[in-house]
Amino acid sequence: MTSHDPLPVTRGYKRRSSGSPPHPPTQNNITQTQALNRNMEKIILKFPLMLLALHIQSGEFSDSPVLEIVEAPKPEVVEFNNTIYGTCEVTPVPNLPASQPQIFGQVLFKQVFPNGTLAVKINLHGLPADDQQARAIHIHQYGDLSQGCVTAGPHYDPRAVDHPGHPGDLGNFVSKQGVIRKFQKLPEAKLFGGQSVLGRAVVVHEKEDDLGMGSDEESKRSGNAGKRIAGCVIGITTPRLWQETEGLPGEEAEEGN
Ligand SMILES: [Cu+2]
Ligand SMILES: [Zn+2]
Repeated sequence: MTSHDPLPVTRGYKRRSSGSPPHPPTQNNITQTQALNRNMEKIILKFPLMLLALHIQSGEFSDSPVLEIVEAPKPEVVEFNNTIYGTCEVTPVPNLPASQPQIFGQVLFKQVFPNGTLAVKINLHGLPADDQQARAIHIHQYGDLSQGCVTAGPHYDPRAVDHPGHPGDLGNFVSKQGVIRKFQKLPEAKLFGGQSVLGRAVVVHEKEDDLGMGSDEESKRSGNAGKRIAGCVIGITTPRLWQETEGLPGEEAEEGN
């Protein structure tokens, strides 16, 4: 023990023994005080666990690794059978070079509150009928398309992990007859809570995502998918668009939400 160390044991002992003549701490006194301190530590350590238990009991528990109070977007969760729907109206970026396709369409989102897996429908057109190019689609951090998709920022990465581990890394898509149609799950992304993708941007790239397998650093950030050629901002909507686009490949896998 150095001269800088406080002596909480002795001080605590003296305070409690006021009124009776002070006497040096005995081994027994010290042990009692230490036990008291240890109990306090236990209570302090348990406090977050008690809060967590309360969350679970009140049905507000999220499967996110970060402890957060997950609130339902209201009134949608009441109006639409505990389900949140999102839509993103894809348009080409301004001043797109003539060599790039003008991609339009929708990316739709559906998630049952609070524990459903986020499902996504991609419906894009405007690609050349004979197009063989695989193109990456990601959710980027900002819903700011004021300067095309450049202002959408990097991939949305709330847990600071490498690409392609970001919640909105949708992967690569090849068109058929100029159309990209796909149903898929995005288990790491959510439409509610502190890590919601609502208000963020979907970006379509000119090239294929290398899925983090490239040799440069950019591979682990963005997948080297090239220019951002089309994009949109995700907003809340009604079930209408989702219901109007039934029957995409793989959509039967939606059961069990
Ligand atoms: Cu991207
Ligand atoms: Zn990514």
